[in-house]
Amino acid sequence: MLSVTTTSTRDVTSLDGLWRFAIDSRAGDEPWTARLDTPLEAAVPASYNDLFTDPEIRDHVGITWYQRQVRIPRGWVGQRTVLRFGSVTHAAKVYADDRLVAEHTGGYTPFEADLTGVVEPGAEFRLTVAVDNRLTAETIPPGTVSVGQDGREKQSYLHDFYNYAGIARSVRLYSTPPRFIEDITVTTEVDGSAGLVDYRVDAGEGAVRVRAVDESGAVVAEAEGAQGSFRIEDVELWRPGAAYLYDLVVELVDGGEVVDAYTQQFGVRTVEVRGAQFLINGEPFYFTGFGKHEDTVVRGKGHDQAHLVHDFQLMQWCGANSFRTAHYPYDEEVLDFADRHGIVVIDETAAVGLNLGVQGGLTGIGPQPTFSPETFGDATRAAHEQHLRELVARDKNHPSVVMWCIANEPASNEDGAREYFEPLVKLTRELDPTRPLTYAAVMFAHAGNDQIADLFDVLAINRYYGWYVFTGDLAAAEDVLEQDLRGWAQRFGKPVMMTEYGADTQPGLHSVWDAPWSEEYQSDFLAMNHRVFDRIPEFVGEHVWNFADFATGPGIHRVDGNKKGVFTRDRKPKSAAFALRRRWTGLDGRKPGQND
Ligand code: BDP
Repeated sequence: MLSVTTTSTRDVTSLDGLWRFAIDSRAGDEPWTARLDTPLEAAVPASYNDLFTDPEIRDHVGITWYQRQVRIPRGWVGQRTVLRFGSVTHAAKVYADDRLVAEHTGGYTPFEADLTGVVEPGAEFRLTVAVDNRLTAETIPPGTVSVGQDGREKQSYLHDFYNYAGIARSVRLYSTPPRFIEDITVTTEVDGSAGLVDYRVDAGEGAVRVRAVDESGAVVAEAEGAQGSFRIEDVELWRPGAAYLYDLVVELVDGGEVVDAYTQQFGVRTVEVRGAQFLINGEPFYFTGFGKHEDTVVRGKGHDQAHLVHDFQLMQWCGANSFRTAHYPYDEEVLDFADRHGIVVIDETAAVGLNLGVQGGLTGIGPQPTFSPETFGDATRAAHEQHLRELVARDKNHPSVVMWCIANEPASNEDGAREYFEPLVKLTRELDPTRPLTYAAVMFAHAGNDQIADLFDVLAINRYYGWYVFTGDLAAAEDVLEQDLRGWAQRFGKPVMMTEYGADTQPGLHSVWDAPWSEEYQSDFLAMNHRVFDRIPEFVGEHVWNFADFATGPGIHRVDGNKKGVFTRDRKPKSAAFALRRRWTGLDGRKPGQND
């Protein structure tokens, strides 16, 4: 799926701003696609939950309504007119006046409505979006809706981050010519000092020609045909920490005339897992960085350019070379930014919470099996499949994305996990044969009982020894952590990385002892983990949980959210941020202790 951009043949207008807003119980008696009778306005892009003071809105379960007037630019006569939502969490119905023009389920991937012939250029229409925040066994992430004693719907879910909802990413209207370039796929290999580029263009009738342009504006290769390949001699590789991007200028031509044009950026780089190594451009790469969230004060999960820039600054200040899009695909601009700045990304689906064992507390034995027709079965997997298709379609051309993480902490230790995951792994490899696959393993899954790790390329492990278990006992934690990680490495012989390790920390709390919640404990906890990582030859990376404190649902073990951030929610460093900076700075993708 192409991202939205202006080209010589395409125009874009933004529909971001303030939209009329109401929850369904307050939308009035009119059909809800009529003008919303409401005093409220919501910001787009933003989650709606924290915008208003009314608790009924914040905790609303069900549909909310967004509405605004839109005029199609009058110059777009004879063009296709498309409405594009970056994401609507978690499901949307879109109306142009009273007409349903799009429906989409999945809160973190884009979708479009073709308005050509529905509204004419120059005309105005009322754009209404019904936003549904409910999570069920048929959504990714999953959840359960029940009806409380007061007759109101209650939402529960199997992840700790708050279920923010709304129109959290930009909404845009764009034009294309009637015959247009639908999609572009670019894959790359390296042959000595040359880059080998394969491309495929899906387009309407016409001839396709492409040219690759380097950062100085020089044309370095040309090709013809909807599918083909070309060489770039003396190629500049896209490298972690040293991004280099080429433009692939694609033209759809008819009778010597350019019918449609689109510029797709790409980087030339390779990714490969060989033995227990993770290689980028043939060189071992060691991940340093974080699991993150899209989460900021007031905006919730709404995309914000200022926070984007600042978060990347702070990550780079720490010496982070990478991050994981925990626990859902992030805004496309985040990946564009990572592409331009050489930050490596593990791109994760929104499949978080496929684990009823978590409900059993720390025993890991759930009240029901996770994978069964009554719990997470074919309908869940179908939603997961659809989500994977949309994720790969959106993100396949980003050089920063080096691996797909297809689930966070599924019950990979339970029967049924293999039947559930095998088809998803097969599908993802078909959709993208070029990138390794992983999933982040929950603490109940270990080398002895995990049923799916052999299907994947990298062993990504989430562990909280010294926090949820062996709390305050870092010596015991060090021991069990080492045994656990060595178990995975020995059984599977694949690269191992830590995708989560962290300790909740109250900024300003200090202690001379091993006192959980203190800033010293967070640093000592990380240092203990690092000693173990450095002793394991198969170890290829460390992602601390979490980059910053974030909002969660209510719970007795959360005080104003999850406090495992190395930065506070307003991005102030805790002591651990300085400790990480000391460990990571200057590594440049090499494993600590192997600097020379
Ligand atoms: C892990 C989850 C993560 C949580 C973390 C925690 O993957 O989403 O935030 O635990 O408890 O199990 O902090």
